[in-house]
Amino acid sequence: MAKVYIGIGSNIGDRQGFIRRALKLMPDYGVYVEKVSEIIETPPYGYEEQPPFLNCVAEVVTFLPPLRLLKALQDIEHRLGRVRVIRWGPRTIDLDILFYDDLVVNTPALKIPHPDMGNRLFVLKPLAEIAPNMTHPVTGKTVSEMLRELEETPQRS
Ligand code: A4P
Ligand code: MG
Repeated sequence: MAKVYIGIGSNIGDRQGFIRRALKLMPDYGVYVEKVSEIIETPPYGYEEQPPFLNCVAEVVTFLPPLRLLKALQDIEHRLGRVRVIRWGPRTIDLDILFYDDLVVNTPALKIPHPDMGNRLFVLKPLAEIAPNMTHPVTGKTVSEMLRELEETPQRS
């Protein structure tokens, strides 16, 4: 079974409710939640003219290979009413694969580890809470090291 970390974000409507429902749907797809970080409120990153997000990270185990897992997460996004309008724009629920064991995938449809995670406090903070010693398979840095480096960089959300 693979151990996978999933970044979860919501910034429209009942944000807490969407996160809870996404977590509850995962076992239907063979994605079993083992740990969930605290849910934190974060300022929008990227496209800034949008409401604040609630973010958290879940540690899950699954037999699904990476692309099947991505499809399952996209299906959950659709079931929770996500409509894709603008890149980095508002959404009821966003599910991103952060790490999949120590696998490296670099295709247009799927990139693992998530390529922008090192710039995102809303990913690294909750991830560091549940997996501080997980190491990035390309850079060899631990999650706590990545978080410390980002916190030392000024002007990032
Ligand atoms: N894709 C590639 N790699 C992955 C992966 N590891 N996990 C592809 C999930 N998807 C992956 O994503 C576009 C395509 O990325 C997918 O079709 C999939 O094949 P999307 O979710 O459809 O579109 P998007 O989310 O609008 O764009 P993008 O670039 O994925 O945005 P992000 O990276 O998801 O960022 N600010 C705060 N504070 N909190 C947030 O949660 N989220 C975003 C969205 C922006 N700002 C935020 C937050
Ligand atoms: Mg996304």
